[in-house]
Amino acid sequence: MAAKKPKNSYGAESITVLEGLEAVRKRPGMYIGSTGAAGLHHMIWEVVDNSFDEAMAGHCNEISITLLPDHWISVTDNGRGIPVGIHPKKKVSALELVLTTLHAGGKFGDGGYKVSGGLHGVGVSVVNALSIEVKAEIHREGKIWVQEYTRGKAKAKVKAIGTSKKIGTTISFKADETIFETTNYSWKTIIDHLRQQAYLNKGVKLTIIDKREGEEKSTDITAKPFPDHTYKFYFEGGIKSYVKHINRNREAKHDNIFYIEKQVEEVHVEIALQYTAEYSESLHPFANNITNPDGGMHVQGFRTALTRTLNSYARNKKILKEKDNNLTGEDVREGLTAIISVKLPEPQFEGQTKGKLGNPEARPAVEATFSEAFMIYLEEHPKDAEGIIGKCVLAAKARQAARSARDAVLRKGALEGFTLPGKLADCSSRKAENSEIYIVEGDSAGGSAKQGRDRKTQAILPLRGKVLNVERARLDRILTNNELKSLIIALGTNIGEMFNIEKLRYSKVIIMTDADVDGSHIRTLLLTLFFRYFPDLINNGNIYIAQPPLYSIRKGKEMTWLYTDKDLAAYKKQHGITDEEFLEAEESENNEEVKEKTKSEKAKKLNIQRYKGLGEMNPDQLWETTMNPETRMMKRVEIEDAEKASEIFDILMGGEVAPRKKFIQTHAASVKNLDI
Ligand code: 0RA
Repeated sequence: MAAKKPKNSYGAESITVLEGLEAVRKRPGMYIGSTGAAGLHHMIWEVVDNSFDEAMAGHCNEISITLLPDHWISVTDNGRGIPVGIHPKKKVSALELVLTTLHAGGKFGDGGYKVSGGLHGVGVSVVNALSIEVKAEIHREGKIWVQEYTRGKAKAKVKAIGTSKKIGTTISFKADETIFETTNYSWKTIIDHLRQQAYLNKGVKLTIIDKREGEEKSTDITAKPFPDHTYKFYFEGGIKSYVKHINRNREAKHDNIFYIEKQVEEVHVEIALQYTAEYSESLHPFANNITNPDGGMHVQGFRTALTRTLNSYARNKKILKEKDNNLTGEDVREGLTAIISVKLPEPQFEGQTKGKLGNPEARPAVEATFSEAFMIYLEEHPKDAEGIIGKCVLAAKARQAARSARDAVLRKGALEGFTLPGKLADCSSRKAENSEIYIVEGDSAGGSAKQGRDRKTQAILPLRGKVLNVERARLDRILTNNELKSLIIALGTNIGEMFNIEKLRYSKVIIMTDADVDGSHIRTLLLTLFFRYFPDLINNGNIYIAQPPLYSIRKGKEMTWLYTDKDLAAYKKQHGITDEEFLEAEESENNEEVKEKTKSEKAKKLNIQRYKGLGEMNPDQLWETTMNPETRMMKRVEIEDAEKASEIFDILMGGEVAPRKKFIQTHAASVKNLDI
């Protein structure tokens, strides 16, 4: 137990310190982003970032993160150890200052700057404030030092509890469950984040160990495939390995991945890239290990240098002739996978979501470093250069050939809904906020939907057959595909550089396909189209998936619709129906030859129908179960993790067959109701 201090033994400064951490507990969201699962995980990132800082300063190469029973997290590094000496001005140990003072983290030490930093770079004191308990254990100067805290306040002074030959820091914490909505950690979230951090901090050995009890673990199904519950990440190649990882399911256009690392005054620049046969670009910018989805100064410098260097090389080598146009920014981006990672003393993140790097010094640092190194790489690796320029020239040619065709379609306004497609049954409302469009598979379901709908607000667009796979086609081919053209005209937004979300004619775009393999294929193709060409509609929450029922059950006069197998199980349980009785009833419905008398009494009263396709429902049923806004269920499509989604689209829709085969083999066991 700590000895109670007299009330006035804290100086004025210390009192504001205490208020500081009180503020963190009062408004945790302001410091940690949220009190939901994301905020909870930020607690880990914040602690781990401190160890990465120590690694970046060159003093640490091993970090381990352990998930312990009872929601404890422990982070250990082999750095110098947080100093435990008494701070001359503040009269408390440096350790206590770091753990209990807001923003104290980078204020002292050897003048090295803090390069990493969590979302808010708030420091470990915030983690302390938001934890019911924290324990710091420091190995330093031959001793083991410990100090414990509760809700951000030290329980006692730091004290030595033994001797040690090692050096390093362990911070263990238990998040305060009165502050966080959940204190359950997701193994997958932790692994995904730390894998990325391991790529961004080359040479650091990361170990992640799951020592939680069975119950906590079992809620986390992604933990199951790893029986030893330990993951190790160590990438000697850093972001070069990252590029290799991203491209593992893609066809590379050259063998050697480009890589450069250079310190330009205060800016540390690291770039890796490789071209693939893809049509889209996969660019991942980071500043101080934080992702910048909206780009910024480093990306601008990179883009300028990339276009200039490739043009200059191609002209020098006479690959581009005098009469040829320069390669455009668009040409050199096609199929590019690149990581740009800068580390700088005071990163400024701009924009509404802080997703953009604002530091002007990052631009020339990246531009100069990259153009020089990339030109040398091209000169020294002529085969790789050939692969890269080949891809860019191909992109340029295809684009030029397509451009006239595309311009004709795009610019003439042919896609802008002056002439709505014939098969669209439009709604009478002209207000997007009241209007929705059902994209329906096949003419027969389309017919039912047209009859069943609310004409005022619901438009129906039937699609015939398979939709073009946009993952393997450029925009010009999309524009010659009649099914997709009809869809784009109906939406009203246009596409590509002419896309305008203001012109969207319906606030809800609802994909309605059968609950079978063909239906899910068509749904995936449509989602690929929206993901690649209309991401704003997904982000804006306009895209939905209709949920038609799987079964109808009539029991006497009572009619029930069941939408999932879970619904069905619940229904059977509630009405005391056995699996045999259910099967019997279902079979007799679908098989004329089963005689009435062979049925059990219970099965006779049950009228069960399994819906395979939308076409099996009459218009009234379709309205009642799937389209009536008062009662229907729909799934809103979200991009939870754009990179993961993009990867799955790559595998399932891209040109490479091997990864698709592997994916299907791996996941086949988890696919239920494979309806062939
Ligand atoms: C400031 C100074 C020194 C080490 C650290 C901070 C430090 C902080 C953390 C946080 C997690 N792990 C850490 N490891 C080290 C060292 C000053 C010196 O020894 O000269």
